[in-house]
Amino acid sequence: MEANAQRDADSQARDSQAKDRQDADGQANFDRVIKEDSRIEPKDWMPDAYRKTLLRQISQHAHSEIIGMQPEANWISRAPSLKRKAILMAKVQDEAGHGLYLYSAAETLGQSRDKMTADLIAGKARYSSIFNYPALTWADMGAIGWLVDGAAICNQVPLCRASYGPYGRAMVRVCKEESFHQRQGFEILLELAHGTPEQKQMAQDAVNRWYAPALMMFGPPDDDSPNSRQSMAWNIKRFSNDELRSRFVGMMVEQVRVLGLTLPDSEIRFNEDTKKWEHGPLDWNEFHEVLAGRGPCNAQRLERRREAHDDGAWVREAAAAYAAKQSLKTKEYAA
Ligand code: BYC
Repeated sequence: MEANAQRDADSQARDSQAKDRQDADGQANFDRVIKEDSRIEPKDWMPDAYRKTLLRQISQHAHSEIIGMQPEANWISRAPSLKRKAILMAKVQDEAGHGLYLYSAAETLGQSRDKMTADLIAGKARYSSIFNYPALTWADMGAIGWLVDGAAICNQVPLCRASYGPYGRAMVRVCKEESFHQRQGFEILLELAHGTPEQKQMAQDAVNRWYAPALMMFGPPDDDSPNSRQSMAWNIKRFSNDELRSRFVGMMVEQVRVLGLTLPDSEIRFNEDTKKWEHGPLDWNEFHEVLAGRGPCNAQRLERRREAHDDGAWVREAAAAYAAKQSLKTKEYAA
């Protein structure tokens, strides 16, 4: 009896030593890959905290794409022409595709899509603050495309170089599609801005409402961003929240002139000393209220997502039944 217990204890000690060695080798490889600015792939060893951070960011990003379909889908049936309707439909479908690439990337980290979806509809998961604002007029389709997709590109181009392979690769395609989205938004605003005085006013009003929420998409100011430093050390994020926000303001300042509209911020200026664009103060209380679930549309967005999930149950059941049938057929054929 005693001999058996001793054998078990020896075997456990050997396993634990082997695991420690594996972890040490894995950590050394991980550190080398990050230092060389190369890529970590799903089967590589990675620190638990790195996995957790990636899962957090990628799943939030996926949820944003899916919830982000709602404000624009709201206008598909009211688009002013067949051409505009077709373009908007294609854009909203692209966002669904982005969600799918990102859920797939997150799944490579060991989290099931069912679990991510369950967290979202239970209100436990975050998604971008921007999608909790209402799309009130057709001009909002222009402002969302120009400002929201514009901010998304500015944030996501550096993510194409994220150290986690599946995330970086998903971002390459997403960014190409976002560029088309931004141009279609710009073009909607350009047409309205050169239309009747009422149309121009509608475009200006939409830009006025979406400007500050779009700036908040980049996240809290650097002093108040608990995750940035570590995410930058791991080459997930390449620039801080404030750096990207400043770049974005610089881009928009040029483009708004071409539109013949203005940005609702009289404090925008280029700081010659820092060589950075600066903007007026943002209402960070509002940002935190939206993150806490108290934005103008939080409840409605989640409710709609729940309904869509319930409505889609039959599709998931049918797909699972079909897959089971196919797998049975394959087995019968092989036998
Ligand atoms: N909204 O330490 P920080 C699209 C949270 S969709 C909500 O700076 P991090 C589109 C943050 O999660 C594209 N939450 O965090 C789709 C953290 O909370 P937790 C959406 C925000 O991760 C359809 C806490 O605040 N883009 O383009 O270093 C139609 C502290 O922040 C927000 C992405 O998802 C926010 N705005 O940096 C049209 C980009 N900001 O998790 C268009 C990918 C911060 O600790 N994500 N929080 O509880 C990122 O680049 C980064 O995660 C962020 C935040 C820059 C957003």
